[in-house]
Amino acid sequence: MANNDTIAAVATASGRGGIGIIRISGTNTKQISQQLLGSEIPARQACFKLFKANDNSTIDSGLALYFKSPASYTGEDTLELQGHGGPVVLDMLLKRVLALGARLAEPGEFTQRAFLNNKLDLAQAEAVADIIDAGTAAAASSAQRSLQGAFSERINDLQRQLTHLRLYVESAIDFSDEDIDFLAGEELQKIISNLQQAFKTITETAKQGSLLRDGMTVVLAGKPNAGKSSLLNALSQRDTAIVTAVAGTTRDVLKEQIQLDGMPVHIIDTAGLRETSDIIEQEGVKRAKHAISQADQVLLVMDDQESSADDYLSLLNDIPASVPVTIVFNKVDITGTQVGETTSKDGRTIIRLSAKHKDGLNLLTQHLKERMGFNSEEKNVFLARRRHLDALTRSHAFLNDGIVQLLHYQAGEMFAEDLRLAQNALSEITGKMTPDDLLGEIFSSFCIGK
Ligand SMILES: Nc1nc2c(ncn2[C@@H]2O[C@H](COP(=O)(O)OP(=O)(O)OP(=O)(O)O)[C@@H](O)[C@H]2O)c(=O)[nH]1
Ligand SMILES: [Mg+2]
Repeated sequence: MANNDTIAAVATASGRGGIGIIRISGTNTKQISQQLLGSEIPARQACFKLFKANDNSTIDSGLALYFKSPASYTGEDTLELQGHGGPVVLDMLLKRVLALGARLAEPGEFTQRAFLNNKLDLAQAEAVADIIDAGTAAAASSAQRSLQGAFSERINDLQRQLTHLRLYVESAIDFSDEDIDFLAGEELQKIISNLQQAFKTITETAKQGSLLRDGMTVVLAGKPNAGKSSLLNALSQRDTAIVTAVAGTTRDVLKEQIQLDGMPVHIIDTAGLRETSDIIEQEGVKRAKHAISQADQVLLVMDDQESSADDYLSLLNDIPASVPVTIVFNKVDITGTQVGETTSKDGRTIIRLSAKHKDGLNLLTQHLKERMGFNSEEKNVFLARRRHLDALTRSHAFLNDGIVQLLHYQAGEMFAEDLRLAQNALSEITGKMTPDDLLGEIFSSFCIGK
């Protein structure tokens, strides 16, 4: 990608504010700066300046900050103009900058240039967007750790261990008369078991990080009138869903977000599952089934008055086997059953509670936390994305294949090839081997000016 052109954008959020910042990066920056400010300014020193129009009238005044390549965010010459935060004045200033030889930046283009100029790797670049998008304090501080390189360093460490394994095997094959000896040797076993352990811990931490970022989607499903909407309202502590004694009240899919230990949990209320001739309700049931198929976790809500412990079995037909299901018996305030948690014959967790009286809700939230596998004691979580987890999983699978090739078939070449593939998969995380279209997709989800 040719980076000879100069880009500019408003970097502050749109609307009115105390300060509005325009960022400029690229080869024309210095020349734009001279024409706009009337003189050259020193690097890395805030200078109070008038920002001048073509006819020498003043568009705005404020601080100008110049960074000389390569010591800048993008690695190129950059200029920041910190003027007044009004949409009109910023627009006038941006137009002037464009007229002086810049073009409008694409979303994420400043950070993309930083990545292409090796100022940060891809996982760090993604962390920049994740800090901006963070929905919770825990997500923001984990994203900050990723930006500081905590995640990338772990990936690079895995890469080094894989290289070490490859070199060890290659030299052992070269120098050993008895290949089998070294395959059974302690040294090789140790390298492999260290690698397995490293993959395990980094995947666990990345999982925690992706939970912090993306959270978990929990769908409330069950027969009409079981109390799904009441449970949504109780969990979200808001009167979101209409609750009535009429079976078939909810038709739309309703969403609320709550936080458990700083993790986002998306709770989805759905229409009660039943055969119906009402076309609106039919559509509701269709949407409910779709939501169920997309869930990370289903809470199957049953009315404790009319449900025997096995009653839910027929409802399970509407839930894909891959989606974990927890059974919630609601309305124990009516039946007098004890609030509590048990396990069903088929090994599912059963929670008894009263949504209406908010009794037993803590059991449910505790259970959800356990289901997410989130460890709030872990302070070193770095933010990760689903694509990172995918790459880690693929890489680990290649390593395991390679080990089988080596230990069972003594196939050194196949082993080396699998290790190469394992390393390539890891490189997708840090961006050394990431396809261009994926890069485009990642950066286009950034804000303009970042
Ligand atoms: N006593 C008691 N009543 C409850 C409880 N939970 C829900 N109800 C009542 O049960 C009725 C149905 O509750 P909803 O929350 O609308 O049930 P739903 O599963 O969303 O029903 P649909 O939207 O029709 O599928 C309402 O009259 C609620 O007040 C509970 O824990 N105890
Ligand atoms: Mg409802």
